[in-house]
Amino acid sequence: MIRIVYLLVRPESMTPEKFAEECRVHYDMSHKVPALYKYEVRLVDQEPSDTHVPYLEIGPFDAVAECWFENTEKYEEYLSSDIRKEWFEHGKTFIGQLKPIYTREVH
Ligand code: 3ML
Repeated sequence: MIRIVYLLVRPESMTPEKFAEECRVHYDMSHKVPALYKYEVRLVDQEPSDTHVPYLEIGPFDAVAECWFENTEKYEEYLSSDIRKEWFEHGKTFIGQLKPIYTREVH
């Protein structure tokens, strides 16, 4: 499984409420995107700093998302789809900054 994690920052001019609303729309739109096995987007709720190991200061960011693909063929199919392009156009309207992280299994 190919899994890509994203940190999302809302545009400076957008309220947290509007950003949350657009995340919901983006999630609903994801169901129509070909070859996207799964999409999740979750709003940052709390960022506790009382960690048991040294705290890593990053951000601020407003949401964490993840895209799942079954294999590279599906990922290529996703990239070339017009519906995926429309989805990204919507992304441009509410994602101020994006940090993609390609992850891999440890086992
Ligand atoms: C890539 C993506 C990360 C995310 O949260 O949504 C998708 C599509 C987009 O950026 O619009």
